[in-house]
Amino acid sequence: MEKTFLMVKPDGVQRNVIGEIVSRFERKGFQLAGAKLMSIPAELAEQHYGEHKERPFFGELVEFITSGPVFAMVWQGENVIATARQMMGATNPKDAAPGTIRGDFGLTVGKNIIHGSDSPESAVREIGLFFKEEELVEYTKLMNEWAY
Ligand code: RTP
Ligand code: MG
Repeated sequence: MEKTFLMVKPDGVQRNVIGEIVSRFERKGFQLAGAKLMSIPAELAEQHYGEHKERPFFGELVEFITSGPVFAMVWQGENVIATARQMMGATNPKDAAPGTIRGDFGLTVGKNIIHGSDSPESAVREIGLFFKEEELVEYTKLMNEWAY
């Protein structure tokens, strides 16, 4: 089953929307495979956002993501990578549609509430960066034919 890495960023934790965000993915029908509240060490932040190393906002990005606890998660389900990105909305909350997480809770591009893997390759890489294999739980969810 496809898996993705999602993370409530420090602003989302401070805004008390962890539960709301978890709830949206649960209601959609996705299955939680792992989750933890954690502080991101600077080295991990730099690895995670390595693709943006040369961008002018890299320093701010690392500073922000390490500024407070985040809620890191692995979710699984059919097309979860692309669907989660749609549920998150556009990177800049000013362009994110109402009904999306960034559209409903975010205001500025620097503080946009949630991160989500952007491709199957990113998902594998990011899950590996944030979670040990034994922290992910395989279990059968008693879904019926109405869910899948
Ligand atoms: P994320 O990686 O956090 O899920 O966001 P994303 O894929 O939608 O956007 P990405 O291009 O990967 O950018 C990573 C984060 O960098 C910040 N950003 N700031 N100041 C700027 O112009 C700018 N552009 C991007 C955003 O916080 C974005 O989430
Ligand atoms: Mg990204």
